[in-house]
Amino acid sequence: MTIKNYMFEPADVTVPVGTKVKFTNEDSTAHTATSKEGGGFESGPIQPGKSGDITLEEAGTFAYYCVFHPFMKGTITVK
Ligand SMILES: [Cu+2]
Repeated sequence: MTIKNYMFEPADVTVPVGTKVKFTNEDSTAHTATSKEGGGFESGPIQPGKSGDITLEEAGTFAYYCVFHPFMKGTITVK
């Protein structure tokens, strides 16, 4: 998945349990992909031009956002 122009692309995805998702930051500022609810995930800061991985081990629907820019939002559904 890509982070560009302060948006997650695609913002909403559905993946199987156990999937590793890579976020590639194409912006010139750091971002995160953070979901703290229901056993969610945390990418940590992803610097410009770098990637961050999360592994989705639990089924569920996880809303996520960027801690630096909370208006950046998406949802990952894990089945
Ligand atoms: Cu951000």
